[in-house]
Amino acid sequence: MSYSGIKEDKRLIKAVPSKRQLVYESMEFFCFIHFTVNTFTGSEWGDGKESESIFNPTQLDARQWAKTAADAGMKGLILTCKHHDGFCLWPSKYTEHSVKNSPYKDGKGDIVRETAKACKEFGLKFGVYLSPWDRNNGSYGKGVEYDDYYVNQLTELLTEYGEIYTIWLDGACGEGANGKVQKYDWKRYYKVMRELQPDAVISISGPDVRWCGNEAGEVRESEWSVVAKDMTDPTITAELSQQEDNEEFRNRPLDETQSDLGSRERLVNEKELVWYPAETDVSVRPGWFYHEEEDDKVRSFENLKDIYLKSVGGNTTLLLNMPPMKNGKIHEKDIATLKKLGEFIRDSFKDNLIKEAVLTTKPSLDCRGSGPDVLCSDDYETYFMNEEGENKLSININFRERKKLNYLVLKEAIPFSQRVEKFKIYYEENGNIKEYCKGTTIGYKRIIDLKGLCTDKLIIAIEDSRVAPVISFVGVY
Ligand code: FUL
Repeated sequence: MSYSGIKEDKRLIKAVPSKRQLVYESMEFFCFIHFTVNTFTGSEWGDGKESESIFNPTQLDARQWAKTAADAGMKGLILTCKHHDGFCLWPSKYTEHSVKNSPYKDGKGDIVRETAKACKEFGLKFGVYLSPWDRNNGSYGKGVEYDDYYVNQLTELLTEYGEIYTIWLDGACGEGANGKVQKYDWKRYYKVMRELQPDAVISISGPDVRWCGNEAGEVRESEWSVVAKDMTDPTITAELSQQEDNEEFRNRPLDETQSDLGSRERLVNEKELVWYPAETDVSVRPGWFYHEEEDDKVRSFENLKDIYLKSVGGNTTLLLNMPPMKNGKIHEKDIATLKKLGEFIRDSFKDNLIKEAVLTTKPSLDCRGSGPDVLCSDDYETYFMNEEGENKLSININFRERKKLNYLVLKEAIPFSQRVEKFKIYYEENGNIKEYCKGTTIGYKRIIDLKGLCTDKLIIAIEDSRVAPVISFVGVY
């Protein structure tokens, strides 16, 4: 029996990540760039009637975007190649509503190409956002005619700009120019994506990465990557998404009915389960697009640090938006706060103190490799795995002297699915063992803020798991 009262259920660990999901999750932190005609009209949702002539970023510098992202510790960048207004940042052959009819570089510019190139230079992977909802194109709402248009645009993006690591499909969906709503042929779109970029994950209104359910940077206390297969249905994402352009929505916390997607109780009657890890998407500013009047509302480093620790350290990827200004550059305030975040990430998780510690486990494990080495190597080749049926595990970390500790990082070997349901952290003080905190899920990664705790001993006590836990990495910093 488990603490939840529902018996061990092996079915729950049958869902495991695909190779493309594993790669994506291990990248952890990404940049979102929202840029379109909205930047020039001061809006968040364009209506598709904007003239191409307003789009004129005279100092656009994709290298500055990529450098800012890389300095912030991000590993990939996703560009809104087309937002709901239908304006294309590349000279698509299939519409006149694009950069080719704008003053930008006298109609000769291609912002998708410039961004893909800059990403390569700064070691980032490049991803595309192509809004299914298109308020400009006349075919929207007309069934196959629009599907053809969408697939043609997808094909341009997925064949002409090198390797694409994600295709981000927004859940927002409404009426087009003719007052009709399109019923998307998702199956057809996914097929084209898999054919043209088989390694790319299809996110949000797609089967590989799940939207976290809010835009305020909130993360569930217990985030499960194994959920009911129904969750991958894009209509669910559409219902939860923004229904109108609404600032309040962007600050709205997670809906209470959405707080448990994966506990044993929640999944007990679900027939089909899938690996569908969550992504936290949030903007460094109140809006997704740049608005000058929000220059004094850029998120502080402290706030971003908190979001980072909770999201990347709470079993989700983090997609942080930094919107360029009208001139095409990122504002220096945004750059400053993102730079600090990058420094924090690089400095905080540098030297793993576990290398100098003596490790013991209970039960004692016959593990691959030996001692701390197994847990220090951040890969899935080595791990601590319990005997079948043994769902508790305690890892004792004994330092040779008292240390001041900032963070504890725990990772499960997710190729074996997500197993841990309940853990406690203990430390030693004056010869006594005291509880520091307790938690539930670990999954890909859990970061625990130790807030400068001084001790010479830490104990990670896994108190319950779906089946025998498999721990791949422990970091103490
Ligand atoms: C939402 C959109 O409506 C917003 O404009 C933004 O693109 C955000 C990331 O997703 O659904």
